[in-house]
Amino acid sequence: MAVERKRWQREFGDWFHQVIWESGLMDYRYPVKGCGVWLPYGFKLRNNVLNLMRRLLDETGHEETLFPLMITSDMVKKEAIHVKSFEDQLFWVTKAGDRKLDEELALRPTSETAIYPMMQLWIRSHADLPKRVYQVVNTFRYETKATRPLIRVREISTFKEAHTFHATFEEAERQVEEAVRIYSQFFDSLAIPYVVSKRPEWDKFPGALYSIAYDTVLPDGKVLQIGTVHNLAQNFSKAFDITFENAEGLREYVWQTCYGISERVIAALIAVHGDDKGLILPPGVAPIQAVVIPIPYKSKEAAVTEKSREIKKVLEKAGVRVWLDERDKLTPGSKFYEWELKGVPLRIEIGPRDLEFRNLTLVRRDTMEKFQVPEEEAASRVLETFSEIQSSLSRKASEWLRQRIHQAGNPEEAVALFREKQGIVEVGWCSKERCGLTWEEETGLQVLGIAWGETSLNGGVCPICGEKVGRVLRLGKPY
Ligand code: P5A
Ligand code: ZN
Repeated sequence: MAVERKRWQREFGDWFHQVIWESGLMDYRYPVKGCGVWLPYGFKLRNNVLNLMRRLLDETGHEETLFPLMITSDMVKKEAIHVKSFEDQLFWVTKAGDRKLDEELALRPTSETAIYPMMQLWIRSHADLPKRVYQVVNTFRYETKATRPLIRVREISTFKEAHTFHATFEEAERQVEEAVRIYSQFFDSLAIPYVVSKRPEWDKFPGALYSIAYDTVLPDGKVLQIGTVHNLAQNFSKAFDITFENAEGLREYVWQTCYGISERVIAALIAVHGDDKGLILPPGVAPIQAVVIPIPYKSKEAAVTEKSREIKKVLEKAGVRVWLDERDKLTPGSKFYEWELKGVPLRIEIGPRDLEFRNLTLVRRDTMEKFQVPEEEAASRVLETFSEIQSSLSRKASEWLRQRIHQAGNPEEAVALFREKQGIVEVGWCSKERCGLTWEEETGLQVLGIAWGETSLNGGVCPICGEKVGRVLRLGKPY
């Protein structure tokens, strides 16, 4: 049975604001613009998502660190292109009480300038390489575009950033591939579909040799960048003088990469899977995976309560994050409504008929499908249903994204396709900046980048200049 997703799509902006708050994830009524409060339920979701990332990074040789929030203006200014593009977004600390600080301090907008001066002290020889660190911190960007919960905030409260250091360019290139593998796995576990594109020259991370971005399409047809991987080459190591002694005893600058994901991933998680009833959380990260709701009836109250508690214990023992909703002032109906809004993947109803037949009634949040399972199979059937929900969410979301990626042979076709279907339009491109900008001018869309690791379109011809070079350019309307 298909779930209604009308409001979710037609009024996505309102739906998104409302669902974040009503489901108990976040409250953005905090008096500082662009800053939000993680509520207890949201905080648990945030932790589960974070732990997924921590596990992936820990497994692949990254070590967690924690660098200070404040940076001096000298540190900020070291890399010229980097500072120029972040300059307008910096928050400055200029006073302590009423005394002006001798040295004004900035809040990190990202942590290159905090981490690299220390690496300059730590990295001595090729034996110290490769080095991979990461941290999960808040960063501050004075965004001037309209702020939006989780999507464009001024305090990025969950910035998961990794920084790596290598002896050769080739090794840094391999690290970029590894980062792409890690992030792909991360988004796959969250059932968030994406495309990976190499950003155009004019839109790469300030200071990078090149940038790779993960994009997904939100219900309103706009594109959200949910993560980036950058090859920094030696641009920062030259600016910060990070050198190592190679096997021949000569000093060389290190090769670097960095990559990061913010709470936008939570925005994507909410947006991609939700429906008109509220959140739908993948079981892998849902704070509560299953909720047990006793359905008391006539004189059967005590027996229903007892059975519900027993099932809760059985599931807990099987490692399920289960909640027993015993609130006696609420009707089962109002409980259903609340847990549906909160996106709990599975509801387990226990009523007199279930007792009689030694059954449990299960209701899947994603499909709202209702079915009975024998009580003695509770744990195995619940776990099995979780993996079905997880793969069904992945399938549905990927299919949804696939339907929003279109191929066009010329600018007019691109405009028509976008007007009708939004999402992402793929076109042929020769890699020349001039033609890329023409694509933007003639379609009113923005270049997202070149399809990463994929081949050609239109027989490899750029429809703008007719040159045969065959890259796939992606266009869309980004957030
Ligand atoms: C990579 C990590 C960096 O900052 N330095 C360390 C590199 N890259 S980035 O592209 O600028 O940011 C990484 C991701 O963070 C998200 N993001 C934001 N999320 C919410 N609010 C913001 N104001 C904001 N700015 C960036 C994007 O998803 C981006 O890909
Ligand atoms: Zn061209």
